[in-house]
Amino acid sequence: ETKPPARGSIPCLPRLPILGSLPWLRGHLPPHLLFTQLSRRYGPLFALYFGPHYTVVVNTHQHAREVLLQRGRDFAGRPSMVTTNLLTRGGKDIAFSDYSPLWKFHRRLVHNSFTVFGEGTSRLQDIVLTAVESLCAELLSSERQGIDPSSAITRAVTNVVCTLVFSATYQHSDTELQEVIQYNNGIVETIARGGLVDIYPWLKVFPNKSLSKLKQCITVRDRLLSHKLQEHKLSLSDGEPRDLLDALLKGQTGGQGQKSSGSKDDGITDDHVLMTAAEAFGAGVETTSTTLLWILAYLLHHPEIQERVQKELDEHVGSERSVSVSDRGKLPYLDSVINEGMRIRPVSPVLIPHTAMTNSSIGGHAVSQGTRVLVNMWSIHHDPQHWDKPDLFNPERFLDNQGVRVTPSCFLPFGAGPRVCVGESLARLELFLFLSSLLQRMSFRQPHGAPLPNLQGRLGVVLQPLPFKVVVIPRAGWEDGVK
Ligand code: HEM
Ligand code: PLO
Repeated sequence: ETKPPARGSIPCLPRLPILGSLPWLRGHLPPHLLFTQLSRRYGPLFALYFGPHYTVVVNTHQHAREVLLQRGRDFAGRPSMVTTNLLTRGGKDIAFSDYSPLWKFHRRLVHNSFTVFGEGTSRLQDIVLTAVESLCAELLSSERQGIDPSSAITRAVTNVVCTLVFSATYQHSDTELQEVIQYNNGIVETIARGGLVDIYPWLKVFPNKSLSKLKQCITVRDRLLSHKLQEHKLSLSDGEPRDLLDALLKGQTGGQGQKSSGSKDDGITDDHVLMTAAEAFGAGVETTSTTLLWILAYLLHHPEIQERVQKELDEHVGSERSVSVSDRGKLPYLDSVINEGMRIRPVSPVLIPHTAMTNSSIGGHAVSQGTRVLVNMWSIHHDPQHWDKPDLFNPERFLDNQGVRVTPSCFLPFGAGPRVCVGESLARLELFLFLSSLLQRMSFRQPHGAPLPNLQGRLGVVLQPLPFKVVVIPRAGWEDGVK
């Protein structure tokens, strides 16, 4: 099944000692755009040196499928980086931890816990709908003045994750909720992937303002979450787990999670539980709220698409009741709007760096153990060979001519294979319930005289839209905010 290695190696950028290819990467472009540009010159599979690290960049969906799926196990490693090691106590999480038997067990435990609270029960739906309810009320109270929707959306999504992870639901102005949002923003600002400290670990010996801010935010996070963990330990009962923390604590003592004699690892420790909770937070909030904001930004640019979603909602749900998960099958156009949002602006445009755990190959070229691999999902989602007018927001790409859903093979917003996003079904459920409820109850317009949202975005730890304002107009029957 494996092809023999092709003659010649992967085209590589020039490099200098210590700096690697950095002098050839100057300019203002964020990595996903820079790589897309370089792939025109060096071909869709090329290599470069980030400092001392040989890194292969993959720009086509065929190569991405090889790395993520066909040889997914070979490439399921993660590099060790200064900032993410700080964030995760040296890889005691899922996303930034290198591949190991313990990681596999840990990942499965988290995945199962999500399933318990996810698809299987209506609890998750209730949690999301409660948050949606107050988000709608808040947006509708803006009285047709232009508002930046981002903090209201972040608050709502954070509340969902707080309920899911440790059963807390906060009022709008709760200080603990504010604290969570603040430390999270601080981490997002300071951990930007590809930051210099991650290329040259020795830079950390120099005073570094953003590294100390990161440490400070992590301290706040740890204090808050340790407190929740202690509370949960004291009140843990034999019954059904109340939330993710309960499920993890129970998983800790069941099966392989326990210390296994003869192996040097300690199983799922309290540190692992804490890091998992922290990560569910970070991943759950940043990705979902950013995706919602991108979709709103595009809907302001395309009022006709917004109207078509609303027409679909009016026909299949109406205004007499809330939308529920069971309506999803009847709302293919809404689903295609969500997909198109994730295609055109993937929140994680180069995924998380992968590493080769053994000698392997990509496109017939030998790739040796330890090689870093970046999958440029941006260029895959904008490949003109597979997408007609890739820069156009056109949800119909995800529907056939009968209006039935189709999933193009070049669409992988959650990645694939052993490192696929563990939150995918949770994310999809949230995006569906948030967007459908919002558009059922209100319309979004560009404020009079204000510019349309900038669609370029800014790459931090995720690709975010720049701040923009909307005017919220209640739809018939929802003038008072609630039914
Ligand atoms: C990993 C996308 C929501 C938890 C990832 C990856 C992507 C992604 C592209 C990296 C895959 C790779 O490196 O190959 C998204 C998108 C989301 C979303 C587009 C929403 C629109 C969530 C949510 C959670 C979550 C809600 C959890 C609450 C994770 C975790 C990983 C991950 C733990 C690491 C998996 C691993 O390394 O094994 N996600 N995600 N994500 N995501 Fe998500
Ligand atoms: C966001 C800030 C949090 O405080 C910590 C955190 C944890 C998990 C990260 C997330 C941050 C950013 C988005 C990431 C997520 C894991 C998977 C997800 C990188 C840094 C994506 C989209 O790949």
